[in-house]
Amino acid sequence: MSDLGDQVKGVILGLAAGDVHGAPFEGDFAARTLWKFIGKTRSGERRWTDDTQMSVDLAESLLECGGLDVEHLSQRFAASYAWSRGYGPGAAKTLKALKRGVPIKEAARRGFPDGSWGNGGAMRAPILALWPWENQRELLRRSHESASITHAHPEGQDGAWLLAHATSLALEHVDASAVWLALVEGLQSDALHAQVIRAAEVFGGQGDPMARALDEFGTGMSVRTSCVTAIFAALWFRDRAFGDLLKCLRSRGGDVDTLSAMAGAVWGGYRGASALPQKLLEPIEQRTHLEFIADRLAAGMVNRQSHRGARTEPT
Ligand code: AR6
Ligand code: MG
Repeated sequence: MSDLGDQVKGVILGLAAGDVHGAPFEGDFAARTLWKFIGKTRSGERRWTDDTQMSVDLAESLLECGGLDVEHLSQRFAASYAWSRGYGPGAAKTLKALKRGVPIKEAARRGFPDGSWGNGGAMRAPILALWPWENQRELLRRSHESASITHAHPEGQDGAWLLAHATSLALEHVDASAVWLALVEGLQSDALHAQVIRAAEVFGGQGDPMARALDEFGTGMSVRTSCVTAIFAALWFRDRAFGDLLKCLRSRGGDVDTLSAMAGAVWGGYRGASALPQKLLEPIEQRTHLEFIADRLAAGMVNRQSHRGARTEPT
């Protein structure tokens, strides 16, 4: 398999592995107890949550439509909705409304009139980096559009852009210091802009930068308390073991599955699926289907790469 093919698969399997291995540690005692009962399939595999489900929906919709079709994607999200996947309460209201035929713009404000600033738009956004858009501007636009179905708030959409952007930089093997510089581009929220600038300082700082990042950037359900932490962790553990990344992200509780899914996707983008430990991949629900989707997306990316390469070769 080409390096890029392995990296594309690394994004999808890293995301799913983060999700399924983070889910048992998510939330309060009641949530963790419930997951003990519903967290496995009949054949004993680890069930994924809304993070992977919405990522699969997005990947399949891109492949079926040959790009982003917001209406198609919204119906795909709505059809896949199941309470037992642990969707956020705002997203659940939106998806049920979409299923009843409520128009997207109206449905997106059913949970919160000002739109959701939860991390649900961000958690699926790494998939957008696996599509051969014309340029980064198009990736930015598509990140906002794909998030807007459930996340009408600008911060919900900034979160999607941050994760799509970080994943695309991972595929290019961009160094951490250059990643932080790049990530300030295109953000609408001053608070997130300031967080990214601060993250660059903390990353290069003294003491235990990773622990400081968890303290400063959070482990919660909102974009403001999760996206920068997840990207930080992926960069921090980039040359270390995937299992250590997951251990770190479960150390403080909170939205463990989504933090791990987002960080896992970016880590997988750098290191590729071949660096993911088999024992963490084997128990994932529908793993062969995830690999099938990854192969189809990878074919599109590799194709683009060879076209671009061909264009720049001397004649
Ligand atoms: N006003 C007040 N609270 C808000 C607002 C707002 N405008 N927006 C978000 N919240 P939600 P998600 C808070 O429900 O982003 C799942 O585990 C509010 O407490 O839109 O799709 C996923 O896997 C709300 O319940 O869901 C993710 O990990 C929460 O943020 C996570 O939940 C989440 O927003 C978020 O998923
Ligand atoms: Mg979650």
